[in-house]
Amino acid sequence: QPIGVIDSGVGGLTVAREIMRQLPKEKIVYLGDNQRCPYGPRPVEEVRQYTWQMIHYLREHHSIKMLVIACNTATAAAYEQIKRALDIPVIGVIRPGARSALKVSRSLHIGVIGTIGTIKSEAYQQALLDINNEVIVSSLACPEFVPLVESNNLSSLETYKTITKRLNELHGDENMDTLILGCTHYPMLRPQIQKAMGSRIKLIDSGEETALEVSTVLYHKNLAREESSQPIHHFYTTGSAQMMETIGEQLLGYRPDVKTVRIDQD
Ligand code: DGN
Repeated sequence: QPIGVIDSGVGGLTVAREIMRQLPKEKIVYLGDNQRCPYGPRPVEEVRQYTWQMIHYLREHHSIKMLVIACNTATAAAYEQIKRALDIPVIGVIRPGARSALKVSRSLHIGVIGTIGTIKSEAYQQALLDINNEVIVSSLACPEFVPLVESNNLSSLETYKTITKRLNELHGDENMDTLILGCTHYPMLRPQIQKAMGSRIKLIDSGEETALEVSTVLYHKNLAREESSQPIHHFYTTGSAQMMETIGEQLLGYRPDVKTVRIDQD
């Protein structure tokens, strides 16, 4: 049985890549709702509805043994609700991201960048404070970043300028030593974000810690895949298959075969 991984677009591939790296035997079924991306600026109810449509699609076509919500916006909007409703383990990206940041921050002043929805929900702030109540959080919504990734405009000068302009808003926070990439699309812009922030700032990509949690839960619940044959992953999008194949190739090291599907017919 595969692990289902969902995102509003290609961002969750950064999480899927980490799962493949840490758990090479596991099968992944990936679904990105590229056609309706970005989720960031949408009302919470709409994000919930779209997220449920992705889940229904995956459960109808593949009997997934675990769900990874590889999208911060969807995690912030619907994680608790989905976890309560499903009979399989559900993992989001926010708690692992917060944990990871607290492992490396010395000053306990942590920055978070994400979509409007994620930042407005204050879900990271909550998750960080739940672990350590002395933490200081500076949050910033970066609504321009996801469209840059979805259009595969990762390294142009214009992209760098857009990133620098937005991140300048964080520069007053002298003590901040760690910045959470609170959107699964952002690791694809990592070199530019690092350059804009300066080398002193440690960047946190929640993919690694999320994959660690996937692994812990699989072993704990006895769900890990036993067969040693090479797993075959499946990739679906509601948008352009070619676009996901191109971005997927840059990220995964091979060109995934992507199918376009409809998920909004319920
Ligand atoms: N990748 C999604 C996230 O982590 O929040 C957001 C992309 C979007 O829909 N704006």
